[in-house]
Amino acid sequence: MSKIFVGYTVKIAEIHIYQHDLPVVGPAYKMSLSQVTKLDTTIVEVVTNTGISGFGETCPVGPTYQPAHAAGARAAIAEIAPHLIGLEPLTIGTVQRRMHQALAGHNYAKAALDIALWDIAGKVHGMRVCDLLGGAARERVQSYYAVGIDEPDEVARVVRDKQGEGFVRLQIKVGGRNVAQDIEVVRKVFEVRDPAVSITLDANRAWTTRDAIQLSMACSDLDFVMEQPCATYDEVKSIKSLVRHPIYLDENTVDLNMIMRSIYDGVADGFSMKTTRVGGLTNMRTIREICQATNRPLSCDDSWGGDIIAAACLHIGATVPPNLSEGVWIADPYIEGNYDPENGIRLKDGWLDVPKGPGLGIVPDKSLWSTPQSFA
Ligand code: 0XW
Ligand code: MG
Repeated sequence: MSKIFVGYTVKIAEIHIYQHDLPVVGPAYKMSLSQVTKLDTTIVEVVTNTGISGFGETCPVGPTYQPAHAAGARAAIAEIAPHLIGLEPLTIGTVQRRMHQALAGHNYAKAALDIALWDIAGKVHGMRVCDLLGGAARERVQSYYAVGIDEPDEVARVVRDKQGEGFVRLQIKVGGRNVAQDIEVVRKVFEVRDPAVSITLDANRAWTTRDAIQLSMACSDLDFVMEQPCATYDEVKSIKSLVRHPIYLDENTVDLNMIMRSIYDGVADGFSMKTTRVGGLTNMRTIREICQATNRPLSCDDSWGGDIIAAACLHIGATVPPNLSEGVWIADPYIEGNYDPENGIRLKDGWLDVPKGPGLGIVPDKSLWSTPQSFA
C-alpha cells in the first residue's frame, strides 16, 4: 500500500483531459513527408485524493508523422480513464496493467497518463522525476536543433546561426525530393559546420534504399549519422552493410521488442527516442538501461508539445550517462510561451537546465487550456 506521511493512501480521484493549440512560430516546420503550422496537444491531469495532481502531455506532430493523431490521443485516454479511478497512482505497474486491460496499443496516449503518474510520485515523495528514475547524471543537458527541409543556402545559414547559439548537435531534415538535392544540402552544411558540432541527417522514412545508399557513398568523406533513412525496418536492415554511415532508428522503434531486435540484428547504432511513442517514462527508463547495456547512444525527445512533455523528456534525458546522450529535443524554439512562466522549460544557448521542483517541476497555468473532459 502506498502511503504518504501519516498513513494516508493515495488514490486516483479524478482525471481531466485538456486540449491546447501550439502554433508554429514563423514558417511551417517541414519534414520530408509532411509540414505543419499548428499542433494540437493533449494534456492530462490526474488528481489524487490528497490534493496532489500530476500532469502528462502527448502531442503528435501532425497525423502522418506516425500512426498517432491528436483526437485519437484524447479518445484513447477517455476510453482508459474510467478504469483508473480509485487505483493507487504510486503503483505505476498496476496502473499500467489496468491501462493495457482497458485498451490495447495506443502507447502515445497511455504515455500522457504514465508521465502524470511519475509527476504524482515525485510530488508525493518530494523528489524530482529524474531522481526517481535513478538520479540525474547532470543538471544541464544539451538539446539539438532540427533544421527543416529547405534550399542548400538557407539550410547552411540556419546551421551557422544555430551552432553560433551554442547547439552542439544539429539534425538536418532530408528526403522527399531528388536525392541529388539532399547531397547538395549536405555538402553545403559541411562547408559551414563547426567540427565540434555533430550532424544527423533525418529522412523521416522518405528515402528509398537506393537514395540512402547513393547519398552515403557520395558523402563518404563526411561524418554524419543517418536517422530513420527508410520507411520500414526491413528496408533499413537491407542497407545497413552497404552504407558508410551509422544508422539511428526513430519512427520504427515502436516498442521494447523492436528496440532489442534492432540492436541484436546490428541495425541500430543508436536511437532518436520518442517518449510518447514508447508509452512514457516507465518504458523510457527500460530503454535507457538497454542502451546502457549495449552501448547505444540515444536522445530523449518527443515529436512536439509544451512544458509538460518537454520536462518529461528532460528528466529522463538527465539520467542518461553523458557519453551515451544525444540530448533532449524540445519544441521550445518553434513555439511561443510556456504553461509555467516561472519554471517552464526554455533553451539557453542550446542547453537545458533540469527543473528543480518536485515531480516534473512544472506548475502549469491551466487557464491556458480548453475546458476539460472529466472523469471521477
Ligand atoms: C526532430 N524531432 C525530434 C521533432 C520532430 O517533430 C520530429 C523529430 C524527429 O527526429 O523525427
Ligand atoms: Mg527523427
